[in-house]
Amino acid sequence: MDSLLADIHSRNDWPTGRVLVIAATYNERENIAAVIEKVLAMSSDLQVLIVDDSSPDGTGEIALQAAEENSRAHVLVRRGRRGLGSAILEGFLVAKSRGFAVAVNMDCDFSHDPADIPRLLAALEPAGGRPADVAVGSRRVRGGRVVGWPLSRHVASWLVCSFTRFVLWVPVRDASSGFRAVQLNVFDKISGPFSQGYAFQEDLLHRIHRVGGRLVEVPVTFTDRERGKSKADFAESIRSIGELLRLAKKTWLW
Ligand SMILES: Nc1nc2c(ncn2[C@@H]2O[C@H](COP(=O)(O)OP(=O)(O)OP(=O)(O)O)[C@@H](O)[C@H]2O)c(=O)[nH]1
Ligand SMILES: [Mg+2]
Repeated sequence: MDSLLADIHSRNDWPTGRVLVIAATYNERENIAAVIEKVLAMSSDLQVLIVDDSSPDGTGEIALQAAEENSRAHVLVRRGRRGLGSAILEGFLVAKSRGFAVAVNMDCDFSHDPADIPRLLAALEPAGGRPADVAVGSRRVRGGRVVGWPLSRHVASWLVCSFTRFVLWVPVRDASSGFRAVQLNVFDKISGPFSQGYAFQEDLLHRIHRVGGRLVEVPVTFTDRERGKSKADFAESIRSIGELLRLAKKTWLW
């Protein structure tokens, strides 16, 4: 029934801008208002788009309220849960269609620090250096780290990142990082269908690398969420493994 209802968009009169920060949300009521506030406080050049999948805890309503109060905050509430990858992709496509040149993707749980956004943006266009298509906020390069994970998360993350690097041949140490800056014109060179869930992160880098896109990593500190619950459950982990195996087949057989 839900899916028959139209998605809800916040106000249509967006200011023009170059960089749109996109955060997908599902049940982030404890974090959403503070994330929007902190991102917008980073720079008056930033705008933010929340892509919520009708969170039962009312995250979407809180975000819509924030959008009423600040013309640089925007919200898309989709009807029914359609997955993290699908939410981020829709955010990128909205950004592109609205004329933004760059999107920054981040989680809405303060694992990613909005204060790192300027360094990600700088890495896309370094003064005197080669421009990049994607700057990945990386926990796996010198200076990057994770705070607060149990050993099991370290092991799972290491396995996924090593698989992506050594089996999928994506030259990035932290391919599952959900904190990136992306040049949106890269979407002129790649097309879907993309993975809908968490494997979207590896899938996107894989596709960009295969069309010759340049990927760089910027060290960040990832802090395990303090509020709200993780949505990366067992079923999603199994689905993601299936998606990574599908990418491996594409890498090696085609
Ligand atoms: N729109 C949308 N957002 C989602 C969905 N699943 C997760 N998210 C959001 O995507 C981001 C990443 O999810 P998390 O639950 O933080 O996953 P994680 O970072 O692997 O897990 P933690 O480290 O425990 O936080 C968060 O902002 C979630 O609210 C979904 O199906 N749809
Ligand atoms: Mg998270």
